[in-house]
Amino acid sequence: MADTVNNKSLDPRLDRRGFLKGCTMAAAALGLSETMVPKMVEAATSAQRPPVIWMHYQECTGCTETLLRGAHPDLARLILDVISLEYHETVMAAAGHQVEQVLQESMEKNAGKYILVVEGGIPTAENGVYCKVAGKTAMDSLAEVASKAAAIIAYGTCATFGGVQAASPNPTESVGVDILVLDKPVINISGCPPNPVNFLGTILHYLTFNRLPALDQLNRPKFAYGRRIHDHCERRAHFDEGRYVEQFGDEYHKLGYCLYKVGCKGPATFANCPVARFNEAGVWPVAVGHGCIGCTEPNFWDTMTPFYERIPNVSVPGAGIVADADELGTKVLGVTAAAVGIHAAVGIGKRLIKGKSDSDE
Ligand code: FSX
Ligand code: SF4
Ligand code: F3S
Repeated sequence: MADTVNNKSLDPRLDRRGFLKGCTMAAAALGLSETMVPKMVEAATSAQRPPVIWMHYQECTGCTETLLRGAHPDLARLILDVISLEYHETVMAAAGHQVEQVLQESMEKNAGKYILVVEGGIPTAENGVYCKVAGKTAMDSLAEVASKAAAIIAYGTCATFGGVQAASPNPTESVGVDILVLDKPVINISGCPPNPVNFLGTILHYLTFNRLPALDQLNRPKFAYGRRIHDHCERRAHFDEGRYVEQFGDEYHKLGYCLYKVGCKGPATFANCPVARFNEAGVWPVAVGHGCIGCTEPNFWDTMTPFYERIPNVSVPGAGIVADADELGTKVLGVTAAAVGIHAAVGIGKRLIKGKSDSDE
């Protein structure tokens, strides 16, 4: 199965140049110096490709599309070369009973050794009847496949925090993997969709150092989610100087000013998008003129909306009264604030208090 997936659905394997390019990107995402790249290439080209079983539940499959069919073919090929993809419903040629058999055989053959990647939320209402694959509920399927996994990567905001189907009123009571699986390491790579570089970085970290990367309180790798979007945004100088887009398409928008007033949630969002960027063109939402909508944060469909209104009750720099940091955190992050100890909000509050713009009304 691995070879079928690896060799036939995409172009032939990467040459050394492609490996170097991909490993250099992953090293940059991991915050490692270029001197580590040869070690990472060695780990990536070794025979010890970890077996991966990849399951899909409640989701749009954008996570896989971004990862395997994205506009960055080298990255997709490198990922498929580094792992041994045993089972993946989206890219497998087979279907029906045949793939069920593949799954069972792969679980047996690789018991205790495989990495389980989960895409999608898991509905728990009414014993999970709202998502069934091959006659099994997602809850039962996850319990079965997780029981023999070495570790689990919850890939995308649906698998990490429930995602769009968990938006209020969450009719199917959808949850993320780590609510249901308590006896295995679960690494959350959030984002809707997440950045494939962060998936690659996590796997290469594991292969190179023989351990998983350090995680934050939400089980996300710190190398990718340790800093706020706002802290490394290329429009940050405009924010600090009080130069804002007032509405989409205005002259300030054309000049590339800060998108805070048109709803950017970068000050409350933890992710490496401005550095890792997406696709070969090297873009990310803010670079192309759209504010961050906070897609890496729990419950962002509820806590970060309305997407085109600025973070509530927060003044831009220099306007005098700025919400207290704790109060701000509660308002901005809602449920998230409690979960992460409001570590985001403290920074925002301090920064705004120090700001010196007079542009806010
Ligand atoms: Fe969710 Fe992924 Fe958003 Fe879509 O599988 S994180 S809806 S990009 O596809 O799960
Ligand atoms: Fe960048 Fe958004 Fe922060 Fe403005 S508010 S500096 S656009 S992250
Ligand atoms: Fe998501 Fe914001 Fe990055 S919307 S893709 S976390 S810029």
